[in-house]
Amino acid sequence: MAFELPSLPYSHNALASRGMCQETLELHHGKHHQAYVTALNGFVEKQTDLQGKTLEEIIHFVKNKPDLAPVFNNAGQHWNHMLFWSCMSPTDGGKIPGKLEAKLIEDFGSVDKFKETFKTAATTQFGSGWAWLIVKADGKLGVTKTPNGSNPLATGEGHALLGLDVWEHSYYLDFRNRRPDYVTNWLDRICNYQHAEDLMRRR
Ligand code: MN3
Repeated sequence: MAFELPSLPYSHNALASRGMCQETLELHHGKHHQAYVTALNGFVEKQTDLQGKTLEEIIHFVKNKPDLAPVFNNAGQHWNHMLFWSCMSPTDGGKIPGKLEAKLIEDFGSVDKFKETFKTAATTQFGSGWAWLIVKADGKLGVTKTPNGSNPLATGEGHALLGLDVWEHSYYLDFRNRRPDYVTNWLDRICNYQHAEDLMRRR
């Protein structure tokens, strides 16, 4: 079974009034994410040891193997973008539900402190990569960042609740080179914290 590009859970212009325009989503979902899926399927077609594995199994199988880095990056990017699309909401972007809010305050000191920590991770990731809110093995929330197509599943740092794409393709049309503004806007107006809380409750 080939991997498939999932549909966006909202229309391409659904986030336009919140700082992510239709062209950004059309290119990001229809071109960039599609390209990762196509490349991944190409690898799976050629390499029998990748066949019959789930996406998560492929990521674990190829991680830390330098000769399989292209497979890792494309599989990782497919996983990362599927989470990313669910981490955005055209209706409730920026609204933090009660249980998650209480947990953020417990583990970071305040919601502002969480946002500051997340923003630092997202803006100091040199070059392309991702910033994450995770649940760590000890049950506490944490913030981390990864380069390129890597993610907390591969690093084993924790279970991802939020993933923010900080590749330039995710913000250049809307914010040009101003990654910090993209991150602040995303946290305050786009981020689907309800989805993060749902993932947290399922842990
Ligand atoms: Mn991307």
